[in-house]
Amino acid sequence: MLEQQRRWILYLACFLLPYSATQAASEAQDQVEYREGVFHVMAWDFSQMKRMLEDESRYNAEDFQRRANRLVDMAKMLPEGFPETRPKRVKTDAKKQIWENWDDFQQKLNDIESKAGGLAEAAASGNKESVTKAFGAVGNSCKGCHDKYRKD
Ligand code: ASC
Repeated sequence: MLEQQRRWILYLACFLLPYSATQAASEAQDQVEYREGVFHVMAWDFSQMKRMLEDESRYNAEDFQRRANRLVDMAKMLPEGFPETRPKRVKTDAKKQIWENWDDFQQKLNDIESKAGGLAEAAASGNKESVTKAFGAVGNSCKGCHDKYRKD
């Protein structure tokens, strides 16, 4: 009787363990896709703001402000895209160094949020020179993190 129970448990485990491992991997992959989606929105707004700054005739203060505000919102959404423990078996451009330098990485996430905030404030001030400067600071923040933590 006991022997039979053990056999059942082993039999079930053969199916359930790979199933739960697959579920976990798929949730981890969904999280990667979530953050990539956020990054894509940020890249889109960044490119549209860049066009406006490069060509005066395209500059629209209201549209610029809307995009700068959205950049702040997106930056706030980034931390949720990175689990504290590095998942295995996911397709990602995130380097393992993120998890080896977790505090530094968190600081970089804070930095992009605060630089985006600076851009939104500059946009509200209407001062073109400070907008350009704040925009450059956002770009440097993106780049600083990518150079260190993104596979190219
Ligand atoms: C983008 C994008 C980045 C930044 C960075 C700015 O549009 O995808 O990573 O701008 O290139 O320096």
